[in-house]
Order: sequence, then structure tokens, then C-alpha cells
Amino acid sequence: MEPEPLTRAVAGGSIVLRRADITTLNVDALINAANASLAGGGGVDGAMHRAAGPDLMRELSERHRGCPTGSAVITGGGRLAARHVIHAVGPRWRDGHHGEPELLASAYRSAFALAADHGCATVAAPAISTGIYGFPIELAAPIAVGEAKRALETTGTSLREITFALFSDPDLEVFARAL
Ligand code: AR6
Repeated sequence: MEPEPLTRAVAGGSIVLRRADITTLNVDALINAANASLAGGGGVDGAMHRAAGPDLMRELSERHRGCPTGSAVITGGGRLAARHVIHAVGPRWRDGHHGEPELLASAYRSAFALAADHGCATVAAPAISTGIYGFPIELAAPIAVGEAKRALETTGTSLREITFALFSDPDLEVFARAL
């Protein structure tokens, strides 16, 4: 059973942490942990494409020629409950001295900015880069939470609720400490 979500008020909105498969969440936009070629893959990306159906890949290949690390692109949500999917590209962890923290912050910042540009109130994000890309979650969590806070504090933003969908209890605990 999923534990109760953890919520913190920030500016006019809130940050929510929950243990969940992100593809099941009913929000305006889901953030995907994609790669720079937008070619699909495993982890969240694989789950997102399976749940959304072929529209997602069709739109990505028709409208985008990849996406640099640290930025994001937006598509429709296909069969998902979410209206939009925002494909954010986090860095692959090397040793922490190749701009990884800045690139991760930039990926979240770009994703939240796209959500706000499209008038979204509710968005959900995974712990970008902490799976296949190997970014230590203890270092990633404060970056993710910090960017969410900054997005909610932006004057005039449409964003009201940013949910982090964590895949395990240990990941949820790390984010809870950062929050
Ligand atoms: N819902 C929520 N979180 C999930 C889900 C899910 N359905 N599935 C996995 N996670 P990852 P990355 C967690 O590997 O590290 C892909 O091949 C997972 O436990 O999905 O950014 C892309 O195409 C981890 O905590 O993304 C890229 O090539 C977090 O989501 C590459 O992987 C992120 O893990 C991106 O790697």
C-alpha cells in the first residue's frame, strides 16, 4: 500500500512527495527522464512510452531533433491522464566534476518553465538521473526540491503543486530529508 503523501506548503502552492509509479498520476503534466536523442529507453522513459502509446514517439520524432542535456521538450500525453509529457534530459553521473549538479538543476528548471508556459497547475516529476544515469540520490534530492521551490516561488506562475513520484521507500526518505 502507498503511504500517505508528504506535503509542504511553498509560496502559493505545495511540494508533494509520494511513492508511486509516475505514469498513474492524474496531473496536468508528467515529467519524463529522457535521453538527449529522445529515442526512448528503459526506466521511467520506457514506462512512460508504454503507458502513453505510440503518439508520444511519433510527436517526438516529427517535432524534435533531440534535446541537449540540461533542457526539456514538451509533447502531448497520448493515452496518459496527463495532457502533457515534458521530456527532461538529466546528466549521466561521471564523478560530479563535469557539471552534473548544474545540468540536473537546469533539466528541472527547463521542465518546470515549460509546464508554466503551458499553463499547468499540477506536475509530477521522477528523480531524474538517479536510475540508469547513476546520479547519487542524496545529491540529486536537494537539487530537485530546490528547483521545485524556486518554480513555485516565481511571480505569476501557473504552477500550484509539484509532486515527486519516488519509486521506493528509501528514495522517498531521501527526498523527505531534502524537503
Ligand atoms: N515511476 C517513478 N519512478 C520510476 C519509474 C516509474 N514508473 N521507473 C523508474 N523510476 P531512470 P535516468 C525511478 O533510469 O537515471 C532511460 O533509458 C528510478 O528508480 O528512469 O534519468 C532514458 O531513456 C529512478 O529513481 O532515469 C535514458 O537513457 C528514477 O526513476 C536514461 O534511462 C530515474 O531513473 C535516463 O536515466
